[in-house]
Amino acid sequence: MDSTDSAVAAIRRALEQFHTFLVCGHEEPDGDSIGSQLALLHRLERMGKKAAVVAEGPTLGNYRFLPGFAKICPSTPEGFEAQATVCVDTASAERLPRGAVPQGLVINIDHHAGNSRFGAINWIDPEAAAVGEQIFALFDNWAMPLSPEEAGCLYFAVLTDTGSFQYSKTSARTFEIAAALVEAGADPYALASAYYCDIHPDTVRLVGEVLAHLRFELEGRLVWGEITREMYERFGGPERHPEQLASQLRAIRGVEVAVLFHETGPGDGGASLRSRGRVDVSAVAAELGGGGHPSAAGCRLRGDYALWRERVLEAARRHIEKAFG
Ligand SMILES: [Mn+2]
Repeated sequence: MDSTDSAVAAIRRALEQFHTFLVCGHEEPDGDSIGSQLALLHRLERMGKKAAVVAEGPTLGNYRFLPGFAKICPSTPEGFEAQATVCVDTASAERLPRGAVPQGLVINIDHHAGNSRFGAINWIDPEAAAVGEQIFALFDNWAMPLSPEEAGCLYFAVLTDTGSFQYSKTSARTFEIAAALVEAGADPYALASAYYCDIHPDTVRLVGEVLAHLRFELEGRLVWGEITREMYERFGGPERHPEQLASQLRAIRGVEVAVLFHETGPGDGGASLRSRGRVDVSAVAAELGGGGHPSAAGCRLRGDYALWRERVLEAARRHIEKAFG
């Protein structure tokens, strides 16, 4: 048995043994985090267990079509006592939402290479394109066949975390898993349409403003844009945040690193960093207290927005200049 087999066996034992579970992902969750959490919710409920799913963030409503979404709580429900907490897609305990304090046995399932291994059981697989792939492996050949709801949530996790099967971690295994999920009832067209083809008109207008003021530096290798508080106010608030935009900026010809800043309140906001691969943006984000993957990372705003933005840009420029000499 390799370490993956023993971690999967230990996690299956814990899911069978305990009765009440807290299921957490990272703050401002993405599709991998929410999809993996909801797949776990469906499985635990089918096993007759009680589970509370905690997730919070301004763009959470973008995931409202996923089965089980209505059961998501912004923080641990009053009086809920969990014997175990399952954390997915969360590189460190600091990345958990403020309202999700782990209880009982902490199970940490993640694919970020820099995961701090904060759980009692840690299953970290940096080769997985999405935590959704890991949850698929956890459920595969175990107790009961995949339900259509589980399959849909896991397909969505894989779809979004691979950038629609474009990113470098997309493997033959990814497609095998996607095929098995479609066989089990996931609907690729419905899921992709509900997420990618339902953009609020104000989000499109906000993107227009960002694009009109993009800055290019270092011979076009660095591009950055920003959404200030004033811009959010004009276009309907932080729930209009364009989740795809940072990745789209990376697609500009010649760009190696793209940074999208956003300021949601005084001293509140963050930066999304994307790289084509030659610059490790998780190292850039780590300098500012954040983290992520080498090609997609982020960090939170700390202190004064303009000063912090300059610190992020200074780190990004330094890493680009190091990579390109
Ligand atoms: Mn992920």
